[in-house]
Amino acid sequence: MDLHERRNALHCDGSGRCRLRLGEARSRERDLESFIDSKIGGHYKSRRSCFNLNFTKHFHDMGTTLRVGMIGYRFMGKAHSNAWRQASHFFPLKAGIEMSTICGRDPQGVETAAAQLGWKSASTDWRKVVEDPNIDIVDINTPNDSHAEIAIAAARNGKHILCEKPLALTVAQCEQMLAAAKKAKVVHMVCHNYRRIPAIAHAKRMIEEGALGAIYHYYARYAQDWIVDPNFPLVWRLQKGVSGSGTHGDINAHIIDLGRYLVGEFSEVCGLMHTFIKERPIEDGGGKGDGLGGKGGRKMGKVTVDDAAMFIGRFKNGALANLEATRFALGRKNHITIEINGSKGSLSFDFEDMNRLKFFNNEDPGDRQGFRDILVTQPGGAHPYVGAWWPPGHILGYEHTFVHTVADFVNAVVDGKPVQPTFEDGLRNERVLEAVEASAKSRQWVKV
Ligand code: SOE
Repeated sequence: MDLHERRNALHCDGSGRCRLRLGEARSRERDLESFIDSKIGGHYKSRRSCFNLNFTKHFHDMGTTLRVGMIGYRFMGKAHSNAWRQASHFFPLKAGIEMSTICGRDPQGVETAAAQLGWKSASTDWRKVVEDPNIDIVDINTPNDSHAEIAIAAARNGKHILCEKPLALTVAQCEQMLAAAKKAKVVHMVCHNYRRIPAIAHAKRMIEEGALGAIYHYYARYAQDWIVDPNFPLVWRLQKGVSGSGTHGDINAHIIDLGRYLVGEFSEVCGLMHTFIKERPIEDGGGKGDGLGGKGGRKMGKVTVDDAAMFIGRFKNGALANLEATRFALGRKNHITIEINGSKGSLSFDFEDMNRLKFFNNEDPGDRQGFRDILVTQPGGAHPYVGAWWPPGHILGYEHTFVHTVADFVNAVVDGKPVQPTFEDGLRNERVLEAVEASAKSRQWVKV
């Protein structure tokens, strides 16, 4: 065992943060155990289980370890790191995961992130990461303007790619990314994590089984309030050149994705986009952090994206769509509400109560009809994903959606099979986004 691994062993805090390299670990397990026994006092000995040695042994027997390089380390970087750390501890993955390299521009920031989030090494050069022959998977969590360049380079280097949403700034970029990934025959996935909320995945199952009959309506609202203050600075998420669009690509993209997942493909849209605050203080220090906060200076700059984006539309299967995304709904922090109405019943979902799905079944006897409340925590395959976690009623949260995403992605990489949502989905999503923009601009209906 080298010094690095010993340091990681000592840094293991019981939260799965230990960074033992799985591919080498099998032959070193005994070394590691005796190292821990000899070097660490009684208190820590009792925590030796945090190494989860038996669990990792399963992967070693499978013989595969996938080494991950992650670009970007702020909000999504943190959420994805947690997922990479946890996935193998809860799901029977077909390969081990090594959190190899985390990458970001600020040397100090990325070193701190590596230590805090559990990465083996830190880098400030994403090109080195995507070219590193030891890396199998590139996970992209950077601001939107760099997704395409990084993903295309990663594909050319034969890396499997997980990329944050929106996939890119434009349809053209998405097409290039998809083409590069297809050409390289790598597994590609865009991180629309809300698909893997157990209640949403269960809704999908119910719809496929025909519980709602023919779908008439898809209504979705994604509401936040973090930029209502006119003094909130001009962060990168409010600059078209970096983010592509505002509320639209950031959160409308999520409910568009859920519409495509649950109901089908959009055929035409009619949109309305609006910017309430046209100028904002330019950020002190010009920051490009998570784009969710910062300090404004005295100089003002133009907001070049939408604050709210709404549209109605039609799906190819005849269902009607009604979507609204806003960052101007005071009191709404990360509020996603969905209702789907069909010929046999309806489903209703509220992210703030994300372990529940409400189902109205029109076939219930008339005297006891009403929305029933399904607590989506039943194990044994009854409800998706939850069996890997806790006993019934022990509820899940936001971070679990990323763990599910990573778990499915890793297994797809091992199987060499596509995993939804792919870059193709990212591209189709972008087509809807652009159609809504074109419609808002022209004040006309636009075909997708
Ligand atoms: C900010 O609006 C944000 O972090 C989005 O970028 C995420 O995709 C969303 O899930 C939560 O809000």
